[in-house]
Amino acid sequence: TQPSILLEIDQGVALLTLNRPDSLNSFNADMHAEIRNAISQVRKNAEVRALVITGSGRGFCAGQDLSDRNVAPGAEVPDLGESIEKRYNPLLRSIRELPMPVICAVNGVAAGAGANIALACDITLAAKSASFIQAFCKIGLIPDSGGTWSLPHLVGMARAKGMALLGDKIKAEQAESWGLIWRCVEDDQLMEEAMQLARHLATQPTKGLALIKRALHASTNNTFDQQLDLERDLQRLAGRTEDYREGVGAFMEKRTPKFKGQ
Ligand code: T3D
Repeated sequence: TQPSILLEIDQGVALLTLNRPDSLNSFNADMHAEIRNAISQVRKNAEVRALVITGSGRGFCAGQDLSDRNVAPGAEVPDLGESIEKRYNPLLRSIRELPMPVICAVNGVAAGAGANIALACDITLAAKSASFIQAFCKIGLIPDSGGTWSLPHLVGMARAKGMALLGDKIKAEQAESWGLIWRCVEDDQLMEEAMQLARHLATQPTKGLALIKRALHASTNNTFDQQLDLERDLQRLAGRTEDYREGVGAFMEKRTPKFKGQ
């Protein structure tokens, strides 16, 4: 059988491809186990300094594989809370906490948890023909995988409510103009742009970039004053990295810095 997740590592960049194209890369238990393993490999591999996530075939990810849910009358109701606790939440946390930039290349429709995984990445690019659907409301569920947090933060409450309560398809260009994603690009440019961005980021001060992620994530719970304190603490750590020395040294010597991610 085909693996549900493909992982390739080259030039400091890990490319993770969701690989169940016949069901638009929807998640079953095997795919959850494989993605967990892939992200843990990425995290442990000191060579890897950027991660790209994309989907194979015409879709990015249609969320939970609904054929895995027995909802026949009389069947025992699956405990969705357990599925979220054991599978989706750890996945979302592992993406957010990865100490390197995570780029999502949304190659086609991103629905349900698939949409919210894309929105939890650090830089989300989408092909012009891609779209985002908060499909949950159409089957009686609520947006999970961080959706109820990401949507209002990214696009404001009015648009978050519209998306979550109506489940309309938001095309990539609209998503870019709303600030839901970083950029919408031509279909045939998507992977090239995503990989170029990742290869660039993989040459940058990885520890510094990881601290930037931490600071921005923390900002949503902090007051301005608390955030100033956090910036002090994280800048202290950034200032102790080899890459900070290299960055300042290269600037003063008017040469291109050679960052090691250390
Ligand atoms: O259960 C828990 O653990 C709780 C957690 C939940 C997290 C969630 O993600 S809940 C939300 C689940 N996802 C959805 O409700 C989306 C369902 N899919 C769709 O609405 C549509 O497929 C799309 C809008 C995404 C795309 O539409 P379209 O017309 O481009 O494609 P299609 O024909 O509907 O789908 C193509 C095939 O993929 C089709 O199979 P077939 O007929 O060719 O054999 C379709 O059944 C299959 N597919 C698409 N999405 C899913 C799926 N199969 C299983 N599960 C899916 N989610």
